[in-house]
Amino acid sequence: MKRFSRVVAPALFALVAACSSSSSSSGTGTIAFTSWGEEYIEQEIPPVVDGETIIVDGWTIKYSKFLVVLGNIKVQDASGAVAAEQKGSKLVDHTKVGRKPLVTFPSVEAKAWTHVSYEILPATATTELAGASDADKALMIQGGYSVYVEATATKGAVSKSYKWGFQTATLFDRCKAANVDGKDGVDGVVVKNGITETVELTIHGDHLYYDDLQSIDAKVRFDNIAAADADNDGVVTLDELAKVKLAAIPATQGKYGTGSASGISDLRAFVTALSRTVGHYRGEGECFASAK
Ligand SMILES: [Ca+2]
Repeated sequence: MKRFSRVVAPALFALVAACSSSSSSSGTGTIAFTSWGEEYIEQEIPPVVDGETIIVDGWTIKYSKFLVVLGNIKVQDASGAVAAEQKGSKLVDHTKVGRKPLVTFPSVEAKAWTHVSYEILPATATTELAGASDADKALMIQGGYSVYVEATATKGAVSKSYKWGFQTATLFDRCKAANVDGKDGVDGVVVKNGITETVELTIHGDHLYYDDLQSIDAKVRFDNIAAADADNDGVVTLDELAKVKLAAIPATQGKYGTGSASGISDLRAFVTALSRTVGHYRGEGECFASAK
């Protein structure tokens, strides 16, 4: 559950079929894009898993809704030739169990397509649904949201709930699978003749609580967010987060470094920036995330 993130969206299908049979002796295959929120979003984020610390200050976080609009998936080769492109988006509720299909591109020339990108973007009237409801879609459109979560965090007898919507539009570009067993991860996707290659755009639910925007040493923590509940009504609003200046958080409670990002001085802006980091690629793989 690393940095960056990426997005997917299904919808209106791919437009560009690969240059098919006449130009290639290597045949064609299919790319099926899916999205999954892993156990962290489907079940909960515990403070410790198998002896490994996940949330450093002992909270447990459970989502009741984790809506993400994924779309505009594009598959290209190194020269920029486009194998497949989705024009549209899909709204996924990642608390619903299982991998959700986003879009499938048939008849893609069998070869290495090294440049895969997608977007997480605000919902529109044409956004399709995957595990999400019409009411969810209405909420997303009304708020202009690309990402929306409802969750409850607990530690001992203390419980904090929150409903946060984010209007960020983010391009996840040049996605690359994670390095495994010392072997470099594959850029994009390799299509093989007659085979359907499934590519999962993985959503990491723990990234909203990182204490640094760019450091690989960022920790997942919740004490500062819980403490932002100024009226102590058990609900942490984005407006309450906006009243917490990062500079006022003691270093022992997290660095809250913003790296090269500018204009981020409070917890609301910080969490909003983190909403751009939920998208990943094929599990732990990453993309270059940038504002659109
Ligand atoms: Ca409150």
